[in-house]
Amino acid sequence: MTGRAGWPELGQSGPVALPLRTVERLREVVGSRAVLDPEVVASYTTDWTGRFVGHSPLVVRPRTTEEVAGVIAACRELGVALVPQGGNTGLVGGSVPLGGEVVVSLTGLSSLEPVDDRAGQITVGAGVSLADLQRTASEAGWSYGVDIASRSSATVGGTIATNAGGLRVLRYGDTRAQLVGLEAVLGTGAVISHLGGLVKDNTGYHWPGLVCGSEGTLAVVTAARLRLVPPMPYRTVALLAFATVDGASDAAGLLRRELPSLEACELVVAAGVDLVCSASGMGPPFPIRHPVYLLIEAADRTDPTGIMAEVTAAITDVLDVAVATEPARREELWRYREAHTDAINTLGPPHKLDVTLPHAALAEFVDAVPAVVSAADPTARTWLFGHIGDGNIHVNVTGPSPDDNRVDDAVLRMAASLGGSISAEHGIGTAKKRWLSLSRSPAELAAFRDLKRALDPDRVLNPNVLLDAPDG
Ligand code: 2HG
Ligand code: ZN
Repeated sequence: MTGRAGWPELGQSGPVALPLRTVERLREVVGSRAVLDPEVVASYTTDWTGRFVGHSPLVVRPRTTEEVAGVIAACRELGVALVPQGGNTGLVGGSVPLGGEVVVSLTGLSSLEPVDDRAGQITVGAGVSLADLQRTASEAGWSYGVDIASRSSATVGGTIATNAGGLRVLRYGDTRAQLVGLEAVLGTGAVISHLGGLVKDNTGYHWPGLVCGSEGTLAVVTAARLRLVPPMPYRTVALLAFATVDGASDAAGLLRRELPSLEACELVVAAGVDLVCSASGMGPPFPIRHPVYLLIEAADRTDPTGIMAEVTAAITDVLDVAVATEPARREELWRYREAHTDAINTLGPPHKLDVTLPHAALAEFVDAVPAVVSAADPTARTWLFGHIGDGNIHVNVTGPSPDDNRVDDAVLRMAASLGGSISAEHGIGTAKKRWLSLSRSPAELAAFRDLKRALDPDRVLNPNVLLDAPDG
């Protein structure tokens, strides 16, 4: 579909001239919320990491599902590609216009219906931030199962497009597990709406399962019906120190079995904690510097501190423990983990390699990765942290220039060779497209392409993400 209506070939870099007809047509749909001002547009073209910098002639900001459908239909008619964008907190170049696409910002779809108490569900617009959803659920006496560090900017639609995981997958599952229904616009411009909230509903293909995680390549999510979970008012956080990743990994398994109130089980290591401390001015967690830490949180209807203490006391590998029950002190302990992304960003745009390993291979992977990175690029520095309870490690590498992929290649191949996945929760985006075949078979990729063709026949939706064009 490239080149129609005078549109530049996708993938072309540099300023993009926009045919007047396109602007006029999109203004018919969204009025003055089709924005050409280069300064405003520029705020939508760079991703959170700073590694992916795109360019676009236009940002459109629809406010309703009908407007989104109108925008997609107009883009299809004019042969114009678009990139859907929520809070732009993605980490794999999946929501910025790297090929000069029009940006469709969904933050204006901000409706929040009252919580359905009987069902324990809520219907929300795609542009609602995760923090606002969490606040609304909590005010109604419920909780939302997904939490991620970028909660104040990340939108519900973005978390669905990427099947966001985060800090509580261990207990509540990923975003896909929260989705009871969905409203979205396909690449054909057709609206599919299945928001009735029936938990048991075996009437054919499951839209949430299909669209969630498809990274805006099959449909643009406009609203969602989400399940809520009971609130857990009592929380205890502990930082446990270990000598080895193997010891921490073993303990994570035991904690999952013996501590049913375990909600988060996160890994950080000494170098990352040092970096967080120097970037944020925080003091170290213990007088002694330990090699490896688990940050765990238990949450329950009654105080889980006692049972947490009992279970951790039985883990002989634990070298040191810091415990917090008060919110401010709990947050302080969490900062050693959550401040990693910002601290690493101070060193320049990182390469982000978000992988999952089978639990049995996780320690071997973490121990070997720094040498694998150094072999690929001796100047590179490796930062390791993540959701060890889910087998998910965030390998961050600083030093290599954004388009130098040697370390990406080495690390992703290693993860795959150990039976892991090249993306745990951040998605494929444009960053990992070339390695998708390490995790998916030719038959699977062919079926992916068939699906793409069926739901977005003209490749209007995020054409540079996940799959290359058939001739690309
Ligand atoms: C997290 O777990 C996010 O904090 C970001 O998934 C991870 O910065 C990263 O690599
Ligand atoms: Zn994460």
